[in-house]
Amino acid sequence: MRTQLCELLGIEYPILQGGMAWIATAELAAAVSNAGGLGIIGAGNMPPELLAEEINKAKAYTDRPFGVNVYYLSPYVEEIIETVIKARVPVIATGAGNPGKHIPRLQAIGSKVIPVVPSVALAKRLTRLGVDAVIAEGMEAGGHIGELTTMALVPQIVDAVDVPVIAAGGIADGRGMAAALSLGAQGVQVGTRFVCARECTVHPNFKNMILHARDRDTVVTGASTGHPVRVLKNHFSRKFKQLEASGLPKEELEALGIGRLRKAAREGDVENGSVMAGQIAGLVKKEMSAAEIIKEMVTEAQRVFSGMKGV
Ligand code: TUI
Repeated sequence: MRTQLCELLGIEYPILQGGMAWIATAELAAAVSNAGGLGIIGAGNMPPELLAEEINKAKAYTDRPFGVNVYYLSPYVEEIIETVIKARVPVIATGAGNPGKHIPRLQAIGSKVIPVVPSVALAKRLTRLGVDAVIAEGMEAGGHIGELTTMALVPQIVDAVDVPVIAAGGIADGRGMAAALSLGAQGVQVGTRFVCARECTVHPNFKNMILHARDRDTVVTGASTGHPVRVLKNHFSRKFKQLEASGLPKEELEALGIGRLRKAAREGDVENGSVMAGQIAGLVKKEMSAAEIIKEMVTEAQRVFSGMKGV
């Protein structure tokens, strides 16, 4: 299962854990890195001092490479960049924006920069600026999403750029991993399944909602605000969709969304909060350790490929 991406990042298996805001803390990231994948702390809207603490914890829990996901809609993005540079975080993944202006300083201290790109155009632009790899994330993913599906996006980005491509969105087992590698990806990023990892410190109500979800239980809210977000259906998503359909102004809708992910992920209010999860939630049936998830995915992907030899 080793690919060039493993050499680039210094990891054993080409599996990255999504850097999910309020969910992917140092505990989860370190467990994934210790199991041979790449654990990623989600900075989200976190103040920089809090992120510095998480990074210190991750360094205490693992000697292996790990990453931080920088959320470009955060009001603290500049301070977050200063924080990850000061801490010399080995891998910086980015989401919800263009990290172009920060690439030279991050790479100067040896960090690998891996942006999420929802389109071929952005993948090409950032590759010209020297990013080390790109994450092609389809709209099956949970949270803030683009427009294209993983199946359509990954091979088009693979053909357009000359850096390793990591597939994300809709991948939670070895079959999905084998499919992504078949499309030309050199690795996968997995979010929803790692939310249900034993080491994930998210509120148990959030985990349980994913563990009981079925195939059609997610919905995309906020398309009219320009920031579409995939969540599990609940009281809040229904209310939000109604207000969106009634034409409530963009600013009011956005104000309504503030603090909702934290409410669900940390306080466990899964009816009035945003339970961000991908379409693959219906496949995630039990809590397992990060090491068990990685081992099962790799074994299953290997089985898919050995079965294919006879085709
Ligand atoms: O970032 C994500 N997913 C996220 S971030 C998040 S935190 C949040 N909290 C409260 C409300 C909403 C979100 C939850 N989920 N995925 C990566 C991703 N990046 N998806 C799409 C993009 C993206 C979109 C546009 C990346 C770049 C981009 O470029 C725009 C530009 O500036 O060119």
